[in-house]
Amino acid sequence: MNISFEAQKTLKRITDELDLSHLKPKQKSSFINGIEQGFEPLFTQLFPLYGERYDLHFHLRTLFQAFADFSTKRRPAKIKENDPNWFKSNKNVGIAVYVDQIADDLQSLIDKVPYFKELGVNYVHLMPLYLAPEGNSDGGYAISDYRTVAPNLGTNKDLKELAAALHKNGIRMVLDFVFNHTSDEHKWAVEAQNGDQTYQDYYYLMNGHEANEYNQTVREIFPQIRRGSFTYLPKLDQHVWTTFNSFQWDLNYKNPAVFVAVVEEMLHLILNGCDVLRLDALAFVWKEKWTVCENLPKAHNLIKAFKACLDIAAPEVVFKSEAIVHPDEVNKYIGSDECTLSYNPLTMALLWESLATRKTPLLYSSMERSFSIPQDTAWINYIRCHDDIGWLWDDEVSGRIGVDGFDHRLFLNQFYTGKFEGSFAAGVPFQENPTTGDCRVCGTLASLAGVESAVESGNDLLLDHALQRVKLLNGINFSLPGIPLLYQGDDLGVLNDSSYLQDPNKKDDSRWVQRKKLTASDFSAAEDETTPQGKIAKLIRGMIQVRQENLIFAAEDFELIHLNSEHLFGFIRKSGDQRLLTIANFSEHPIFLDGPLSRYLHCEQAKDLLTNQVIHLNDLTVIEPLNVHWLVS
Ligand code: OTU
Repeated sequence: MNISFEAQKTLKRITDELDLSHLKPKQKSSFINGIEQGFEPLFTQLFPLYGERYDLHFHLRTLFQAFADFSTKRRPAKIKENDPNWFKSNKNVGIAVYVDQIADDLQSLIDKVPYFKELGVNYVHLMPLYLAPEGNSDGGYAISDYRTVAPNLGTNKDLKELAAALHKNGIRMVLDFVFNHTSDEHKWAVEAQNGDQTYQDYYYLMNGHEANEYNQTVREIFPQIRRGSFTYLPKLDQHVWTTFNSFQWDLNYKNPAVFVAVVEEMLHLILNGCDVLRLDALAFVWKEKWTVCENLPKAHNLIKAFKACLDIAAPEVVFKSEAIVHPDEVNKYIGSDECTLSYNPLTMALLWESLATRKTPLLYSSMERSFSIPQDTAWINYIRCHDDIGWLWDDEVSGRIGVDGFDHRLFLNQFYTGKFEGSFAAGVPFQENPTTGDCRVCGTLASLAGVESAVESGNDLLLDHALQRVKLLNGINFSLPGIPLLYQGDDLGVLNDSSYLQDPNKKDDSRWVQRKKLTASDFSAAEDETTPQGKIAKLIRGMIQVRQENLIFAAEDFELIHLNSEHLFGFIRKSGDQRLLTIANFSEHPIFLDGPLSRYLHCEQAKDLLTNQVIHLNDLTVIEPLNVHWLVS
């Protein structure tokens, strides 16, 4: 079959059937133009998913009518700078924040714009802020209505005002697109529970036998919530697919009506004025029996279909992938026809691995295999986020350097949860699997890097090391190609907060340990340079400033360099004649170099952008304990 020919035929029929009477002549011609360009890429992805469906034509017509209606809607003023490749710039620095933890609500968050500006942030990810169940809503990731802002945070109008205020200050707004599941209070789920067959087909409802069949091959994501991936609904005597919490129902994308309905919700999110949509849990969106139901080929068709819709309706908005899975699979979501941006969970996890082991071979070998991504895309590099740390490297890669993946994960979990003697980290386990013994780790940057235990011990050397670790991780993260993304409070050196244990809605989810409500004293401690918090705040601000002042941080050319010690890590970025060398020592001992760094920098003296000193490279023979340099030629 000739897809192109079929696509043209189908487009012609659909266009004839659309009601475009409410579009002004100019709107109409640009709309027609857009769909003529965008239809084939969309059709090409939808055909493998729904080509067999007798009612595909009807669904396509509904979808295109939604695009037409959307094209007449007003959105908050856009950001002025309109470089389509903005994500390549060295000016980019992001932060992820909970509206009610960095402020009280959306209106008071507008007052935080000066704080973002001062910090140098131009990309703000607002954690989920839509209507969600009272009590436990998985931090907002159980959405009851994509079109309504949670009343405790404000109104849709507030959100649009915030978007306008951010844009006016050159800051992009990132919102979540939680499209794998809805809450069980979403009207689709409510109708399904009331017996409406149309909405029952929006979810995966089945009998216990079938659910068990799926459970044979599907990974448990939240094994402490329940075993298996299903939740029994006594009212219907059915089991519903719930990959995450039992109140988060997975959507059934085998049903084209779900695709169309969710695209319509996506368009509503865009009306709020966001610039980036974060695709939550995208690895799980397509399921097939007797498979792992993660990262399936058709998940990519589906995401590409969403992207084709985005390109028709709002081409300036980009997708960010949140695939926290095997590194090869993470990379498959990245591309100009799928997700422009992606979290970089591999580098993140291996930076922590290197801190624990004081060694970098696994970081090197993993990055060598997975760091390179297509030119028109970018990594979102981060050290901590609102979620746990999962030890996701390729076991074949670790095996090649003599590291047993399973044992090493056990070690890292023990190391970061304080069960390994001599560990500096004060982390908390998350979702221990009683069958496999596996778990993930939570904690703030400062607590995991050792600031918390050092402060408790009162030992200055330990504190010095802990602060160096914070510098080391940021020194790498801020100098890698991609957008560095801070997590709220980590820029202020905030420590773990155990108050979640007093809250019945949070106590079973240890990720809350790093989701502290930031107080005036957190902000003021960061202003006092005699405190660890103040030192961390100063160093992060300094790094942001240097990064934004130096174009070398936008250089495309990136190369890992192999040094003479397994404790060292280094890479070069090149742009024209200029070079940047990031070099770091992960151990608490000085490491001697086996020759001058001029062989990498192609010059005799270089400036360390972190200290602002000019160094004769012949004199730089040692990398001090836990130190990092940004050397430019
Ligand atoms: C995401 O994370 C969110 O970031 C979490 O905060 C949500 O709880 C979850 O989805 C459900 O909406 O399991 O522990 O890639 O690791 O998608 C975090 C697989 C999670 C998962 C990831 C998920």
